[in-house]
Amino acid sequence: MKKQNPAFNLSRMTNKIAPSRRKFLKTALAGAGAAAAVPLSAKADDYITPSMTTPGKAFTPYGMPSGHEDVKRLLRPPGISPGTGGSLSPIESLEGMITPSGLHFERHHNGVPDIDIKAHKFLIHGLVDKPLEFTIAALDRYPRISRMHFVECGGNSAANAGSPTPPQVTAGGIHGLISCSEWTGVQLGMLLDEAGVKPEGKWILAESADAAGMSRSIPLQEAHEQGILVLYQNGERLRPEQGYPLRLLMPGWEGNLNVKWLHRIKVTASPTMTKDETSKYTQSLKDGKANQFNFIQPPKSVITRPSGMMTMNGPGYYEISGITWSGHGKIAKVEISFDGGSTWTAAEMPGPVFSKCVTRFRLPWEWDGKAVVVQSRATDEKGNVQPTRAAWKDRFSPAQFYQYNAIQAWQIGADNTVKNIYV
Ligand SMILES: Nc1nc2c(c(=O)[nH]1)N[C@H]1C(S)=C(S)[C@@H](COP(=O)(O)O)O[C@H]1N2
Ligand SMILES: [Mo]
Repeated sequence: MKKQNPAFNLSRMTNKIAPSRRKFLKTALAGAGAAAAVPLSAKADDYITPSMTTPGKAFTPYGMPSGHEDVKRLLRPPGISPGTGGSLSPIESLEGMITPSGLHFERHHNGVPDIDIKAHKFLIHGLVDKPLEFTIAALDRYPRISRMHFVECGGNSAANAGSPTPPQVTAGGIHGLISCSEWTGVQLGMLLDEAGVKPEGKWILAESADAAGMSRSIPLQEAHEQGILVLYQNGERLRPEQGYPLRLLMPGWEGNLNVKWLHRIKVTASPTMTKDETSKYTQSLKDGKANQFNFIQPPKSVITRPSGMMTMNGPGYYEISGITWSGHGKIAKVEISFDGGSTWTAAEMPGPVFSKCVTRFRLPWEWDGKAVVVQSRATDEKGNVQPTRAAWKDRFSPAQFYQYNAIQAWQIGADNTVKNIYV
């Protein structure tokens, strides 16, 4: 038998070239398009930089992004008070599936409260055998679970729903009310069982400790099965903006139901009909009626690279990349169209695909430099498909903007511009 060199085996094992890499090599190396790298312009010794000959900086207690980076949340003008409104995640500048905690979008109805973790109390009461009061220290003694899930505001992408002409802003400016984290906490069902829900208890009311008095009704069964009382975000305590020290997470449900700064859960016989589920977060239909309790965020995808306000680098190889998610479960496929939606090509989803979680998609593409419209369309594991803008608009009153999930189209011009376009 021929002796095999282990190093050779290793390189064989790790050298499986995905279709995207194969296409890149073919395009770039054939010199067909513009390769990203350029040949050495001097001897390797001439590339020695001061950073290679000067000792580096000292340790820091809490790391920050490089000073050469300037990626920030996009702040919207505040509403009726300084803390009313939202800030958007710069999704066009981010990679992978997890949103850095400091760039998680924010949606506050009355600002970020300053809550002392040692003083905070969380109550379970109402139709229960044993009303309970918890400190965070008490909650910390329960078994925990960690899950990766997105949070998306019901008002995300509303700019495309409402504006008669496509707004010319970044992908984050339109769709940045989406973020994805690893959340760690205690299963709500366990605590409801400890309190002992009475047979008449069919709903819960979840209410916050902020000055907005955010409160939402959730059917007991779903709250029991799916609810997580979140204590940690991406490995550290929740950020104040995300509900420190305690938030309710209903994975895949409309952002608004994920009550931050959670103060109490009351078990009720029927929905409480709070302001946030009557005057807001309903869907206005064509006949003047409104659908209430539209809990689950429908499937969506957005190409973030290239996307609105970006400038192309002339013809050649590009990796089309973006994010996709569905409140119904896993994403089954993402397809890309380059011809106004007549034909579609499946994108790759090379990373992990988790349920109710942001998934990254990628597709190698060789741009010929001519004007083209690029669109992405997500399908989830339950068979829900992203609609066209026209199909979505047709279902609702012209005033409706919540849970807008129509296909996003980007117009790439021969002048290298990338613009938002309705097709
Ligand atoms: N207490 C409280 N919880 C809240 C809100 C709020 O204003 N106060 N906003 C809700 C809305 S509308 C959304 S979209 C999400 C936003 O979560 P984030 O700010 O962590 O991104 O929180 C929800 N929970
Ligand atoms: Mo929201």
